[in-house]
Amino acid sequence: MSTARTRAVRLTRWGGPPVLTDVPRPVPTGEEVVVRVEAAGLCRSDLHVVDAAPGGLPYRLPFTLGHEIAGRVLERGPRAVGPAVGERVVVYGPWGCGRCANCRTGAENYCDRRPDLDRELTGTGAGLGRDGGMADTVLVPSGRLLVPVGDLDAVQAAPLTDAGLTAYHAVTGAGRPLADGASVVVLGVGGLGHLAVRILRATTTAQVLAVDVREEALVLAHACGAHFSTLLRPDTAQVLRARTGGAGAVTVLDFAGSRSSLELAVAVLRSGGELVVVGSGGGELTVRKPGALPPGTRISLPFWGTVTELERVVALAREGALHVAVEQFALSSAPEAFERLRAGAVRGRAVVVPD
Ligand code: FEH
Ligand code: ZN
Ligand code: ZN
Repeated sequence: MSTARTRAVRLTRWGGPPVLTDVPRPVPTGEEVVVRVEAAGLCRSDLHVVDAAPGGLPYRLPFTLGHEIAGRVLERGPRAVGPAVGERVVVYGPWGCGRCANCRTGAENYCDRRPDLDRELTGTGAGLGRDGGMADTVLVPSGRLLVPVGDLDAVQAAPLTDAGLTAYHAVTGAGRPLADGASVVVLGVGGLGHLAVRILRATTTAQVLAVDVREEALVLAHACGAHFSTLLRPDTAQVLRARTGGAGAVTVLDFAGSRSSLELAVAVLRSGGELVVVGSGGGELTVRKPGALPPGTRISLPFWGTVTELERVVALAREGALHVAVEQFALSSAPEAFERLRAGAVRGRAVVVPD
């Protein structure tokens, strides 16, 4: 790429629309690395960022959006580590301090230095207060945040860094290993949920039961290997419980996180089961004893995933065990992609490709 200017989809004012604009091409210093972007996924969290009220997020404007990034190493700073120039990579999106106990184990998604606690920090990662990858190029703080992808197609690789990684972290982080014949319920079969179904089928022998509110999502669930899928109806809890032989689900993965999905989760959980809340749908849950939650219930709120888990997700994809349903948009049409996602009119994951 010869020009000193490149394009980026940026948030320039709170509550304003994402705008495609020219920005200076980044120049790496120290251990920084510039990646030429080949694909950038779009996430519902991007909508939360765009729709945030002033002061709602601990981020400073303006910044480039996009936290699901695949591309090729373009230029490295003098102290850069990791993949060489020309290597195809994905970018691990949670950019922590790199020094705390969690960051040192690769769990930068759980960095101890959080911007909501430490006002010196300007963001939580790529496209999240820091310049992200919905652009021609992205400046990555360190090569430790890059994972090689070999010849994996960039449009398939980009969603692995968030949708794939978050789903993998949710599935594998469940406290109880999924024993043979255990039933797992997946609530919401969108960009993350459909990959959770594929990951469950690729890594466990659990019976996978999927629920969504859209007919086309049930078709996707079936294509990903769900043993049973249904629309959300008043009797869904009974239907699902019957499919578990009456005991209920050992694990419920809620990718919606809405009032109705949490209500259904409580109704189908087995005693001693685990509720994994991934989605940010605004639903609330009352935790009280005695209460609606079955005895022994564990609740977890997983967030994104670790670098090591991203390496495993990439390996699953490279061996053909993970195929992402994607809808591709040109970078110049990125604003349209945001509106289609907002309207719930994207099948699988929206991916933006520099045109
Ligand atoms: C990113 C930033 C804030 C909340 C949630 C997210 C997820 O999209 C990351 O998987
Ligand atoms: Zn996301
Ligand atoms: Zn840290």
